[in-house]
Amino acid sequence: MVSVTDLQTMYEQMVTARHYEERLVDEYLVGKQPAFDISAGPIPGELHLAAGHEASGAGVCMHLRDDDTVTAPHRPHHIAIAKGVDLKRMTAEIFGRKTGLCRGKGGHMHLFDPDVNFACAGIIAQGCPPAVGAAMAAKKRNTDSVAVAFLGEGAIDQGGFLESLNLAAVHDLPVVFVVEDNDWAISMPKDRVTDVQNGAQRAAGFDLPGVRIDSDDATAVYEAAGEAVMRARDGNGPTLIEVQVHRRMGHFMGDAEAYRPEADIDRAKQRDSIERLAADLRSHGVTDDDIDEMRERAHGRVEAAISWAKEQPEPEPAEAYENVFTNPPAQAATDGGSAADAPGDAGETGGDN
Ligand SMILES: Cc1ncc(C[n+]2csc(CCOP(=O)(O)OP(=O)(O)O)c2C)c(N)n1
Ligand SMILES: [Mg+2]
Repeated sequence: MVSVTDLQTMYEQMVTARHYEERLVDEYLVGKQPAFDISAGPIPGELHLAAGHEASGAGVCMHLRDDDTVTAPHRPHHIAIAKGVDLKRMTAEIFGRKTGLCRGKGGHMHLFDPDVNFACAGIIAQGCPPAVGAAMAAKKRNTDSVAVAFLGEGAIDQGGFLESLNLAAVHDLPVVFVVEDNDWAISMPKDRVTDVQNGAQRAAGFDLPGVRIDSDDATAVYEAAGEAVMRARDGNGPTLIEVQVHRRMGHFMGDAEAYRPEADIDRAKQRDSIERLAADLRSHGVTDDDIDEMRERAHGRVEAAISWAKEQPEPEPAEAYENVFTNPPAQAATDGGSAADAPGDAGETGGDN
């Protein structure tokens, strides 16, 4: 049974994630309008927001420790926040700053935080094989760490996912696969690409437990994930969980969603897992004042991270050639000065990588 303290922790994380994304919307739009120049402003490039997915990240990560591994897809913020990724350095990364998690080179889709074993990337289902690798490493080292791979329902036909399920099953690895089903893969509704409406059924093909949670109820996610993580930690192998979530915004910022029926957008907005959890808290005797205090704390944390990030220095142009696998173009090597001499830089890799 979930405790009130755990419900409160989840609530605060979910509010943090939602407010974080709402604030990123403001920051992202600076300088991009009126013609929507995706490369302009303080957050250049794509931005995929996960508003409506919060219950999944919070409910699962409540059971995880820093030494457990999480891999996330291109819509990662709610999961990163719940896993305990450093919010300031994550924000600096999103703003392309030097002190960002990846020195400002990865942006919002390529966050990597070794302190809490978190990584995400934009190729769908890409996180599954590394999560299986982390689980295999944990097993070989005789630790009780587990790994969790999050993916979208649009990725459940990917070979990388299906092969990962198979390898995890064959070796009884401590890994949990969490499918976030928001009904859409960019503009493609789920029923146009698969006849399997319950993605957790994929587990049966690998003789694994598969659980579907039909509503984005943080408590239901918490309970299902608790069982799956315990099963993995106890050496009893993998589980597949699918959680129904809702995409409250476009696929990415700037997506006009012309393909999406208004009624579907409205439905997504009405099913608010955060409001649902607030109601649960009240039914457990948590007062409105307590709830306000949690919201204020969450908002304060977000504002502090954004202000800090915006004060951080931009990387020097020559740093573009550090920690990469290819040599700088000849012209840049001459102009870039110290880049080719820096430790771990392209100069050390040599050859054509
Ligand atoms: C292997 C691969 N193919 C195609 C893409 C382009 N792409 C980016 S997001 C996306 C849809 C993902 O849908 P889903 O997995 O349901 O995640 P959601 O965006 O709904 O969270 C696609 C096809 C990609 N990133 N990787
Ligand atoms: Mg989807």
